[in-house]
Amino acid sequence: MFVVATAGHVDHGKSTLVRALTGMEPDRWAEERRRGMTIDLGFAWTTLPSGGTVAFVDVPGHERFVPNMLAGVGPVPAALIVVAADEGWMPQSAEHLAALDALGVAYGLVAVTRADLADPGPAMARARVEIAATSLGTVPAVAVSGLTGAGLPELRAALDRLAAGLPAPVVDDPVRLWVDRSFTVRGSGTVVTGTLGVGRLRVGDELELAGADEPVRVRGLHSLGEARPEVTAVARVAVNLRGTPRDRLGRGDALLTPGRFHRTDLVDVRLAGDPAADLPATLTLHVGSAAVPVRVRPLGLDTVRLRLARPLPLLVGDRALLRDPGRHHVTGGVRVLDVAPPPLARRGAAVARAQVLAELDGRPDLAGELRRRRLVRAGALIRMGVPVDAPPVAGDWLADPAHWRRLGEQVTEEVARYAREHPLEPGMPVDALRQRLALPDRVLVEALVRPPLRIHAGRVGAAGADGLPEPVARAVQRVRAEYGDRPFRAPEADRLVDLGLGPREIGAAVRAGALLRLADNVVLLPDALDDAVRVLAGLPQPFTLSAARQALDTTRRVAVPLLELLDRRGATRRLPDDARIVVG
Ligand SMILES: Nc1nc2c(ncn2[C@@H]2O[C@H](COP(=O)(O)OP(=O)(O)OP(=O)(O)O)[C@@H](O)[C@H]2O)c(=O)[nH]1
Ligand SMILES: [Mg+2]
Repeated sequence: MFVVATAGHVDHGKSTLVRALTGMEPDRWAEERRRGMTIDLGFAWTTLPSGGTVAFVDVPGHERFVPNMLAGVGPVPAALIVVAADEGWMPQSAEHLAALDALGVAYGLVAVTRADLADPGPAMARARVEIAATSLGTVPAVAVSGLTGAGLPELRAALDRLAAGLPAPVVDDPVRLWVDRSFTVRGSGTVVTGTLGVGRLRVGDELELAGADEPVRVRGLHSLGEARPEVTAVARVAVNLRGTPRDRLGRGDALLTPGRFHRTDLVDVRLAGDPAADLPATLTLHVGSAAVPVRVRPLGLDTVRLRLARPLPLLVGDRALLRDPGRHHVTGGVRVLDVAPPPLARRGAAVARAQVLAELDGRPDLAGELRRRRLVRAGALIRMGVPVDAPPVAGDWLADPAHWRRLGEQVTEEVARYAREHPLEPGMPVDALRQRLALPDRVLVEALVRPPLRIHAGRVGAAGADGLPEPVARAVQRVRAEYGDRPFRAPEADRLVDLGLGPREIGAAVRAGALLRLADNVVLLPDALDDAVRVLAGLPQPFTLSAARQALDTTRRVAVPLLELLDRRGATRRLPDDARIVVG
């Protein structure tokens, strides 16, 4: 099936033509038939000579009903532009064409109707010139009469050729069915209709309803008046929803594949049409079948930020249209550049934002999004319409590679700084590191910790002597060889230098847990603490500093800070008379 929307000035014969082609009545309302005028969208279909089906969305031409017209053409990528031979090109011919152009409609043809009343030549020539200057380009034109039927075979053939030239429907992409009608069927409940431009619907599918939180379920599907288990794009479709009250849904709502659309009331867009500076502060945004008032904030020459009166399920790259309802003026098309733009709070933020937007073209670009957002969940990107084909760095997080490298460096720096500031702690608490780096999720910290760092017991620290830089590891080895059998004799300052242990090497060894720092330039091997407790426990309790010093065979330079460290760790307790006991 292919779907075509009509377009053209009031009374130019759109509905008559649809009726003549399909034998169906597009004017559904009694009032329309009484007034001889289309007010709302009409739907009809027929089989073409090729055997294919064409479905029409017949729109009203009267200037008062342009919003209805826009709801009909919004989701439809092909147009049948109707011009009356006897009246020629008229204001809504122009306004409808401007709308099609703004939406980027690229497929269409012209029918010059009422050709029994006047020479169709001039109207056809004018229409083709006007249309050639738009996204439709050069289109075929056919003269017809809805009254006599002249030209209808040629028009059917032209519709067949138009259908053959349309791009193949995309059936595997997520569904966003813009609702153009909703009604109740006795015994079935709520039914909505729309043009399924992309994707596939099946009975039993669960869908999101833009604007509501609970999912809805497809109870039945109809297309071209027949019940079907499945409908694939492109198609007109009626969806029966289980348990969804009729008043929950209406034109401008959308049924969505769950998890695939971001609902946003703030978008940055590029304009095609009037310059940003010329736009009024409020306009109506038309997209799909929706029409939403927006506040316009110019950013660059052709870029603006739109604040929507209600959120819509928009994707990067979507095309929409801005219209000034007061002036009956389509100000132009818009291309959505960003559906989750940053706030513009700081001074100069708008100027900076305009520069960023100048680089964007509305084509989803993962690398660019990552560069701008630095860290973002895959699901969030998918809901913006950005395909994710890069692996996450952790969980479902994606990161800009340069930013991720910087974060890795910061982890090393922060852990080292923490170790300097808290030398006796066995590493930096993971959450402290997360906060320090302003990371939104703990799994990111975990992924950033690489050897020689590791996470142990909720802290980030060095992995041990094995992870040490080679010269430091060698120096520690020598300390072990020389002092292993007198573990409480700390090397003197000049001996440390001889061993190659300057302040930085000591720092690294201490962070790695290969040395224990008691004070500046006073280091022991790490097992010394447990050994000391064992020796001290063998003394008569309580014991004095001097007794401890002798038992450990060391000097005051080591004994004093060693006992203080044991006190802090709770291994020993200092009594009021300065003697100590081993605890436990
Ligand atoms: N003689 C003649 N009259 C026509 C032809 N097509 C339409 N008409 C008449 O023109 C009038 C308007 O036709 P419609 O088909 O309602 O026009 P429309 O474009 O659908 O109008 P709106 O939906 O209100 O914009 C009706 O009286 C039709 O009978 C035609 O080819 N020849
Ligand atoms: Mg009509």
